[in-house]
Amino acid sequence: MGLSLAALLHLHLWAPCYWAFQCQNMGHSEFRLDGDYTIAGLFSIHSSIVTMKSRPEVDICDSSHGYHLFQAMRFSVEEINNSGELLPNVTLGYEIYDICSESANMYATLSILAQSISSSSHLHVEVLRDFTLYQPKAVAVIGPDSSNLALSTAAILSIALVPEVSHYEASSQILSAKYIYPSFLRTIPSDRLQVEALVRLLLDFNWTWVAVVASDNAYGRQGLQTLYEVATKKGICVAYQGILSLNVISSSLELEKMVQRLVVSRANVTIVFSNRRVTHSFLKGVIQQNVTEKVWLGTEDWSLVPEIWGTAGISSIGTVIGVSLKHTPLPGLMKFESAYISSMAVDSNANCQANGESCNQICTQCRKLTPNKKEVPTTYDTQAAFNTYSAVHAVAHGLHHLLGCHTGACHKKTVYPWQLLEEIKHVNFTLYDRQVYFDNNGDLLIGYNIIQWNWDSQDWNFSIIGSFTRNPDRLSIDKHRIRWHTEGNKVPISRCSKACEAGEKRLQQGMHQCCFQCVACPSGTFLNKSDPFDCQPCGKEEWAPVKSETCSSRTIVFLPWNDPISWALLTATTLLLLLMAGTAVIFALNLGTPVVKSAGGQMCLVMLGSLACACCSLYCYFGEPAWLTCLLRLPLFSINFTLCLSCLVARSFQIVFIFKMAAKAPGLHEACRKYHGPTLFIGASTSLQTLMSLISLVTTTPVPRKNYDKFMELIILECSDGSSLIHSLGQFYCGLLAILCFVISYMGKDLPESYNETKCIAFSLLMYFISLIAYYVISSVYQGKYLPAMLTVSNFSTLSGIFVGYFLPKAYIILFRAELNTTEYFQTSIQSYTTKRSSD
Ligand SMILES: *[C@@H]1O[C@H](CO)[C@@H](O)[C@H](O)[C@H]1NC(C)=O
Ligand SMILES: *[C@@H]1O[C@H](CO)[C@@H](O)[C@H](O)[C@H]1NC(C)=O
Ligand SMILES: *[C@@H]1O[C@H](CO)[C@@H](O)[C@H](O)[C@H]1NC(C)=O
Ligand SMILES: *[C@@H]1O[C@H](CO)[C@@H](O)[C@H](O)[C@H]1NC(C)=O
Ligand SMILES: *[C@@H]1O[C@H](CO)[C@@H](O)[C@H](O)[C@H]1NC(C)=O
Ligand SMILES: *[C@@H]1O[C@H](CO)[C@@H](O)[C@H](O)[C@H]1NC(C)=O
Ligand SMILES: *[C@@H]1O[C@H](CO)[C@@H](O)[C@H](O)[C@H]1NC(C)=O
Ligand SMILES: CC(=O)N[C@H]1CO[C@H](CO)[C@@H](O)[C@@H]1O
Repeated sequence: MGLSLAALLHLHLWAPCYWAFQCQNMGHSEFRLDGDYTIAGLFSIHSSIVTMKSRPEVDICDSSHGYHLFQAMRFSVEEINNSGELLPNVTLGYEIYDICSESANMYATLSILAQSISSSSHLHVEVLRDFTLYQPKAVAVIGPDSSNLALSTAAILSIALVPEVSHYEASSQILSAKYIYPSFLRTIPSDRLQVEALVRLLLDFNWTWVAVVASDNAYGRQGLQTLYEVATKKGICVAYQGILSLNVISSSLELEKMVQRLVVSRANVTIVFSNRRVTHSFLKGVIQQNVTEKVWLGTEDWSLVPEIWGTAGISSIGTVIGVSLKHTPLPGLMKFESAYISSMAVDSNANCQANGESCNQICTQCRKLTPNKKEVPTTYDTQAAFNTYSAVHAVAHGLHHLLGCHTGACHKKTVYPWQLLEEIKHVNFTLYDRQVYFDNNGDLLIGYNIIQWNWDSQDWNFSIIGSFTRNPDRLSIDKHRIRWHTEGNKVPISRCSKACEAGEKRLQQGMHQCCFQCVACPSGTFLNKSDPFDCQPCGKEEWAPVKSETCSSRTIVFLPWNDPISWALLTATTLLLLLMAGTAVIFALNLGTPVVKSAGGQMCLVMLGSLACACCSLYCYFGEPAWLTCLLRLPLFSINFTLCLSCLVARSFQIVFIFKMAAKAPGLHEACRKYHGPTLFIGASTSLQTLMSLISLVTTTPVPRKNYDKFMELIILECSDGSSLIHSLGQFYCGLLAILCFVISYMGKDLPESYNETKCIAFSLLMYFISLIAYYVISSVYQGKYLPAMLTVSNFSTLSGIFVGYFLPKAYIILFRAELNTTEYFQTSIQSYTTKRSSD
């Protein structure tokens, strides 16, 4: 199906630049060159001012920038034609369109896509199912150099996969999306990268409280959005964001309000993500509002524009730092342009004199195309020109490969755009020291320069203060080269709240995470720098004091064998054991003597044995608690201690019973003897305690454990015991036996001296109770590693109390007061007792 567009468009394109393409249709030589393969170029040679119009008037506009790009394309094509290396014997042609408005751009794009049918002067765009064998007018397109226009062009050209290599300003991030714009490539990086560089710059100077203003077009809005997203992720807060309309003027109320809000936000750093015209108006407004000593960060679109630099009074606004593309000069272009100008000067007389100006085009409606002779390309122009130059070269290199020129001779065959696209994607060549190749998104892998504006000289001047390099992405800034226009050349600060001290978390205030109070992390928690808003708890085996940034391991403590206190206790315990053994030997040797007999005879040996066993349990409290020592230490003590106490009770009862009650109840006495009453009692009592100990062991088996609760900075190794009810019952039972013992012995306080144990037993039991109470008091206050030592001391005193109170006096009598250890003496003492009783 054929579609005739020209007639339709002629009707509707009463818009700026109409005349520009009118000229092209007349085939003027500057706009086209015939060749084997045609490359189309889309340039905004005449920029249009955005104003509403009711009449199709021609705007007086002046775009020397587009002119330089246009010449750069011509220059590169001719250079390639003349070079023997690139595309030998193949000529490139070009067809250049002036696209200073959306409609002119659309017209140009459709023209490129059209096929010329020889029999008719009309162009046709065929709407096909399959464009594989489709041959548009041009094999590739250079430009357009604006994101807005590139979006339409890229969308249309993607139909036939016509490669489109844009060269400047069309930096919008969305154009990197290859699923939407498969045939779009560009010789500049995406704005995404620019945002990356800007955010790194902010982070480098700790500017976390910033304002962003953007122009109301795809460039500004997309930039603002990306900047907001990336910056917020890095912990930078956007204190203020404003959109500047495209036709803003410096004295407007809108701008005045915006600048006021910007000042109120207190941000000292403002990023201006905007095209150069809007930026120019905006900064004029800033100057009018007397805003000073701020930092202004610029994007590549305006950071190298001399007109903005030259605005009156701009040096008062503070420091202007900008991102700019790396600059590679293109030496041949200037010569090419001047040669062109002089050739035009010769022609001009022959051509028309439109609007009273010298014009280089034959049609009367066109304005001058040659810039003023004085007009020297600025850095901005030459930089963009170089990108145009690389774009043409990228296409040429792709074609070179496609035609097989690298193998020796080029085969001039039919080239379909999609074939060329594949080749261009993979070109890799060097151009004036710059490596040109595209990444997967079709963006040039190239970094930025970071520049600062200088106001010292009269002329446009800037200095390069750093660079942003790719692969890997890295920003390096030479901080000494920056002149901050602040008092004392101090680095400006822009943050909402002062940084917290180490170990303090941020307590956010309001909706911005950059505004916060500092709160010290409590003990047991630390501030992980990866999350400055929360203190994290330390691990189980760790601790941290207040305001920490790390946790340290807790010290593991237990009562070691080699501690001085352990030494003392071990010595005392061993000494006691030896004394008991010695006493046992003495008792055994003097088993028949009255003292031993009155003390219980063989029962004494049992008591001494049980005391010794209980004493042995003390050894279990030293060293690192082990499974066996934990299991043994409590039952060993309590069973043996119960055995000892039971013996004591039985013995005391026996004596008191014999003296006081045997006469009154002889039957009972007889039964008692016959059925081994004391032995039964001792057995039963000990069994009861054993049973309780066993139950306690089974229900709450004591095991070695780490106690984390008592001290934050310590882990105490201990046995998990002493808490079960049945264990407490066992202790209570011991206490009961002790009291019983005391009561019985008290009953016998008036017995003959040789049998009177009251004082001794009272002493022993007093020791027992005192040490028991002392232990509980101390353990409720003190919880350290010496707690086992306290228990040892307590048990030791109990045992030594009984030993000293009960056995030592008897041993003393046996050894040193043999005269008291005779049957006669005992009988005398009994007799004097009976006499005394009967006399009462
Ligand atoms: C930014 O902050 C970090 C740590 O808070 C500090 O080490 C660095 O010196 C600061 N940089 C500047 C330029 O102030
Ligand atoms: C800026 O300063 C000038 C001269 O000092 C003054 O006339 C003008 O009113 C000031 N403008 C504002 C908005 O403060
Ligand atoms: C270019 O064409 C000339 C003449 O037609 C021929 O002699 C020469 O070999 C060709 N060069 C290449 C590289 O094809
Ligand atoms: C491009 O070529 C250069 C040198 O020839 C090489 O170092 C580089 O790796 C190439 N890049 C790619 C993407 O192929
Ligand atoms: C900028 O000014 C300095 C001296 O003030 C000078 O050396 C330098 O060449 C100037 N740079 C440009 C690009 O004009
Ligand atoms: C901006 O700079 C001024 C002057 O140096 C300073 O007092 C103020 O705190 C800064 N504002 C922020 C948000 O850091
Ligand atoms: C801090 O948090 C990060 C990420 O959550 C983690 O990888 C790191 O190990 C943490 N540091 C400490 C000391 O816990
Ligand atoms: C080799 C070749 O064909 N070179 C031509 C390239 O195009 C220019 C026109 O601008 C001719 O002058 C060259 O002869």
